Amino acid sequence: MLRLLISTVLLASAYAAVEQAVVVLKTDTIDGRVTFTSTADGIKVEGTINGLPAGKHGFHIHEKGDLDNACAAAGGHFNPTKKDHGAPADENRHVGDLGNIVADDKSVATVDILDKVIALDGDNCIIGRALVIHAGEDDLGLGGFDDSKTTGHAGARLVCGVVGIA
Ligand SMILES: [Cu+2]
Ligand SMILES: [Zn+2]
Repeated sequence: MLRLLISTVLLASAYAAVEQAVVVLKTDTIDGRVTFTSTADGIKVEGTINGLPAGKHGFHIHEKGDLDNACAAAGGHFNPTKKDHGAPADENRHVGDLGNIVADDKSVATVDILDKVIALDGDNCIIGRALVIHAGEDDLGLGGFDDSKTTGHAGARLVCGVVGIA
């Protein structure tokens, strides 16, 4: 009986819902921190990133939590549903498509997004994958470039970090 009780408690804790995840972003010139918090309305994505060139930057969850080779090892956009690249509000989007963030003229980007597709558990779980910030603007699939429907033509990967449990 006691053994059953203990194993039940262990199982319950092993499957306790993750409430928050965090990504730390760091290069010689960029540093930031982004949190993903579970709410009744979706995942709240919040943070501040310093050191980004002013303007829009593609902001995505990529498939793998491997940051090697200047973030290339993170692979493509997290896309378990095999859709095309799109805007966060589109039905046809990669799970990892979080659109753009905007750095101001002091190189600071403040992130405040509510997303209903990414998740901290289940098929769309982003934990263990990589958050990538790009050099260029994500065209949200509309730019007409060869890679608009796969990457949003957002260009080089400036910084990346692994999504971990907070
Ligand atoms: Cu990306
Ligand atoms: Zn995408």
